[in-house]
Amino acid sequence: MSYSCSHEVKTALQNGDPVVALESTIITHGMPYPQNLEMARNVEGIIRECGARPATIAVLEGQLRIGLNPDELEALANRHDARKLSRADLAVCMAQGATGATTVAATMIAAHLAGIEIFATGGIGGVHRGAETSFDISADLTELAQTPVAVVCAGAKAILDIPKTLEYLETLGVPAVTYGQSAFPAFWSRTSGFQSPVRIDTAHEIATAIRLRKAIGLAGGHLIANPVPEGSEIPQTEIEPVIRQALSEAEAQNISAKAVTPFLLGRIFELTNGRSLETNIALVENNARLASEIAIALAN
Ligand code: PSU
Ligand code: MN
Repeated sequence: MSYSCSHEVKTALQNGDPVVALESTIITHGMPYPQNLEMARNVEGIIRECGARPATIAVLEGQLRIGLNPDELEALANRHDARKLSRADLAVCMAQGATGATTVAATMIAAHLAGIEIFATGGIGGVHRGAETSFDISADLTELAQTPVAVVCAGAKAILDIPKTLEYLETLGVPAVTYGQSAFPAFWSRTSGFQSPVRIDTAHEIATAIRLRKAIGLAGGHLIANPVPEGSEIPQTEIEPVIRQALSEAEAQNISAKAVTPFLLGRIFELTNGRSLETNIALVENNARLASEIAIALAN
């Protein structure tokens, strides 16, 4: 077998119980230690409390693993040499016996291999500002067009070009569904200033759309944007100047390719004195709750 599931995940999948996949790049490249470990443990706990099973995905010494035990999770959160694995990197990392954390794209691939239909994270990659010259468009978007996994996120980070990201998703035939409101959320902020292409108000209806997409033979998944809880948001007017500063520093330092998103997240954390991280953690936890509800609706 090219991958292995933890006992908890294997049992749940055999019994048809709800399972929620979780990515690991957010742990190794998205947050500093020890908050990354605390977040990873809490999110797994929230999914169990909601009545589903968590499946954190990573490549450990060449093995594609679906569901990590507590020691493995802790070791991964402490590693500074883990690779950031997208679709292009997954098989190479396995061939080289290396350790890597899966992005949204790679987590979708692994979840689908194991038969998991739903996945919770913070934010997805998208079309970067300036993509018309840099061509920087995340492989997360093309993955959503071909792999049947629903990704619950808090919208697209405002470090991206949100209208271009929405246009690109439409071109690819990926439904960008916002849960419970009409405005498309912008990760740290509840609204982006742009309308969501579509709105759904219940987990049940999201599960129905997922089932019907499969039934009519359409490839690809759903993007489910879940606004950050009100008490935890950083309004757009406050975060925008910080984003602009981080972006101009990235440009001045010639940060490119895979390093862009981790650099920006790290600088925004520093520039907000850690407030962006608190928001990030709150929104991931919120997404884990909605993903669990959808997984339960799908299992029924
Ligand atoms: N958003 C976050 N934290 C993260 C990421 C996104 O809030 O750590 C990670 C995800 O793993 C996502 C990846 O798939 O960044 C996108 O990277 P890129 O922009 O290089 O495609
Ligand atoms: Mn990129």
